[in-house]
Parts: sequence; C-alpha cells; structure tokens
Amino acid sequence: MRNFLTAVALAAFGASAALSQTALAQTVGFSQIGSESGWRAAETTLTKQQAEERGITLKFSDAQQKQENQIAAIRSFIAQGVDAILLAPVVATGWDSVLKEAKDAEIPVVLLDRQVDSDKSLYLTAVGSDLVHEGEVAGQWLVDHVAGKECRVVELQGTTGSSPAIDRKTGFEKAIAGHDNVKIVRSQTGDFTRAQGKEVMESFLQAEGRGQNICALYAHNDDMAVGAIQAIKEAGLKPGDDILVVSIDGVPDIFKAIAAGEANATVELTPNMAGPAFDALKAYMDDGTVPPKFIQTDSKLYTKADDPEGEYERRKNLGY
Ligand code: GZL
Repeated sequence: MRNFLTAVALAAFGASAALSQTALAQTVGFSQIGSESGWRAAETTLTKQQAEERGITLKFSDAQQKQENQIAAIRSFIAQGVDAILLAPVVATGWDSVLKEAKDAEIPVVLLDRQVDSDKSLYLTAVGSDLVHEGEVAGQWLVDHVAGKECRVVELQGTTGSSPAIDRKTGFEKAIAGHDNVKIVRSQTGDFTRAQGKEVMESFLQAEGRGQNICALYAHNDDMAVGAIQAIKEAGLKPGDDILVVSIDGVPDIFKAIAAGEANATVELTPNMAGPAFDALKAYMDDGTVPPKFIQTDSKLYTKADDPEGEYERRKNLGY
C-alpha cells in the first residue's frame, strides 16, 4: 500500500514510479541469529552503526539461534511493509517458503555471512566470505607448519547444518587430503560458542590420552578455540605448543592468545557485512542496479609474525 501511495504522489509531480524506490530504502528489517560469538556481536554492532550513519531505520530481531524465530521475524517485517530485509540464516535449509513470501511482497532480501540452499532468485544477493577457502587456508597452514610430521587433529565444528560448519570442514579436508601425516581423529560441534568449545575439548582431551595423542585443534571459529585453550591449560598442557591451535574469525581475544603463544593462526572474517549489503540495496533501490548474487569479503591468515598485539588493539573497540 505504501509503495502505491508513494508512486501516486510522485507520479502527481511528474516523477516516475521507479523513483518512488529512492525514498523507500528507509526501513530495513534485520533477522540476526543471536549473540553466540564475539564475531556475531561485532556484526550486530557494525550493522546498527552502518544503518544509523545512512539514515536507515533498522528493525532488529535476535533469534536466539532458532530458525523458527527468524522465520517469524521475517513474516513480521513483511507485515510491517519494510523496504528490505537482512537475514543471517542460522542454518542452510528451510527458507524457501518465507523467502518466497518476501519476494511476492516485493521486499528484497540480502543474506549476511551465511548461505542458504534456496533458489538464488529468492534473494537479491549474499554478502560473505568464501567459507570453503577459509577452511583450506586453515588446513594449509597446519600442513605447512607440521612439515610432514604425524599430526592427529581434533575438530570443533560450528553450528550443525550451518553453511560455515559444512564449508569450513570441506575446505580443511581438501587442504589435508594427500597429506597422510595429518588426520582428523575426532570431530564434534561446539555450536560456535566458547562454553561448548571448552566442554567438547575437555572430552577430546579425556579420550585422547589426556591430550598426549592430540597434535592440533582446528576450530571453525575463534570463540570455540578460546574456550578450548582454557581446557587445554586446565589439563596441564601448553596450547599453541603441545597442541597447535588454528581457527577462523580474527576476534580480538584470538590475537591476544596468539601474542601469548597460546594459539597459532586465525583466518580473518570481517564483521562488516552490512556495509556492502546496504550499498547493494541503495543501488538497487535508486536505479534498479541488480548486484551479483555473491559479494565476497576477504579471508586473510594471521600468525605470530603478523603483529598480533597490534591487531588486538585495532579490533578491541569494534564491538566484539
Ligand atoms: C561465518 C559466521 C560464523 C562465525 C562465527 O560466516 O556465520 O558465525 O565464524 C559465528 O563466529 O557464530
């Protein structure tokens, strides 16, 4: 109804209905997964900052990690007649019908930091990293670091069914394939949280000779790695030395751990997904510019050689 009235008003002044879109990118609904990790908290902070700087009214919904809450939030945004929707999808499947409802309502949807298995026509674009590549970078670092020596790896997976958990596992396994000396011996989800990362690592240590049989931990995010580091220390072992630690995100606390020699490497994921998302929405609303289906963000490896103290300082006030 709003779109129609605005088009009529603008038509009355001789402007085309297409222009009506320019003034409409005012209200955006954001269905956020929750606050499971420091990275997620930073993404939320930066999205709110970006919206404020651009004069966008952001309707924010925290789904507490539940897909049903995200679907309900999207339906509410549609009922409110928002101009666009941002969605960070907790898992990859189960979105077809609600995305079709948004499309039928002519409300563009932009995916943030995770992907969905739905038909690409059901969303405008997706902003995120190459999650498979992140896993490959992490795996390649480990292969290079152990340089042919036997290395039994334990893996802390992200949220079951999420695209980062699926793709980061795929990428790591691609990197270690063909290197028989590096082998994943245990793998379990820690749901991207510090608490579960610590808990699952405790069980790995217990099952693997109090950690004596573990060469390295690969964690799908830094928060699980930070929790696991605590467990390794409580088991009387030295993380970063007795057990190598490689993970993904680039949150401040992982740089603190790398600086202290308690972690070895992280693959950075920018929390600023909203900037490219809002840019794509503005171009689409202003003159119908259709963005590519995937707007890729960088993935950079950091180790002790990359000024971890400085990287900690640069990130510590970004809302993690
Ligand atoms: C990855 C993103 C992941 C982060 C985690 O794109 O979805 O979700 O790596 C977060 O820290 O929980």
